[in-house]
Amino acid sequence: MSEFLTIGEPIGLFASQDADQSLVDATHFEKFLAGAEVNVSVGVSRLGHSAEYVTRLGSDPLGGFISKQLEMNHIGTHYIDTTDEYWTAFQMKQRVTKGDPGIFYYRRNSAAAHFQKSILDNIDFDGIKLVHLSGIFPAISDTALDAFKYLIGLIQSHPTVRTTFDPNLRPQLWASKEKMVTTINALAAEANIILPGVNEGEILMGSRDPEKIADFYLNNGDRTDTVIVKVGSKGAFIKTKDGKSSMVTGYHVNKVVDTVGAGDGFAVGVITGLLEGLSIEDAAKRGNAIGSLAVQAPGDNDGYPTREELDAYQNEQD
Ligand code: KDG
Repeated sequence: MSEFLTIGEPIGLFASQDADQSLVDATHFEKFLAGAEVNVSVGVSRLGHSAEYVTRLGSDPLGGFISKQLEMNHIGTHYIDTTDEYWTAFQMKQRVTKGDPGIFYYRRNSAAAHFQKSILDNIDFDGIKLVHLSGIFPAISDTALDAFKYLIGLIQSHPTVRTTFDPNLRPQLWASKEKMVTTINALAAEANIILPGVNEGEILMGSRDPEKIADFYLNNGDRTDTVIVKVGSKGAFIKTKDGKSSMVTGYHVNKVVDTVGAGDGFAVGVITGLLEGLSIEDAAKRGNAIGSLAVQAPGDNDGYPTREELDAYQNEQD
């Protein structure tokens, strides 16, 4: 029984050692655990909350690596099955000294893309307070999209369970921009708390204005009561169904090492804040803190703090 659950595709990440060298020429790589939703589970668990991660792994060395990483991070694996028919996904990341790193995926037809939804019937919802959903898993295959919708139905039959939804747009995984926009907005309508970024807002509803993005999602579905729009280093804009809005400013970052994983870190802050009964503003503030710690470390989730590290960082910065 866990407080938190998420579903996703975990990825073996090979990050090049020498910054700014092309992936064609790079010869030295470091291996990490990646995948947006697994990143969130790592962060939630690191802050002392019980987390369960749902997926399908290949019976291959990367599947074994991911299983070990989940175990090391104390993440529940009750709803993970393995297959020897398909491989676990991986990606290569080109380290850069400026901007976002280059990413190349090897994930089409992966084990997770062949997820078998019958495993979802085993989920014990007793004790689960929050489920985090992201737009990546439904993008990897029609099978995954179908399973994702099935999971949403199961969640909704347990009305006390809250959901967060991060659009996490990955255009390369979708057949077309139209399909991506329509599907993501339809899925978002099923969630309680939506966490889009301003760039995503522009693609999904045509504006970079945080308030317009928030209004769009508050009117998109009856279930949505809170929208938190990530405005990069400026922080986050929050608007709730009752019309209240606020801006929570971001934290200062000394040196950006790797921007990937910041959005997932933000979700970790919001989710753990809500699990601990913080106000939505304090939860978003924690999200900003974890997002800024994430960009100062090399892997996707290596910068996510323990409780002591988070408290020390927030005390020092506030
Ligand atoms: O949010 C981090 C993710 O981008 C990374 O871990 C890989 O899941 C991944 C994806 O699809 O991009």
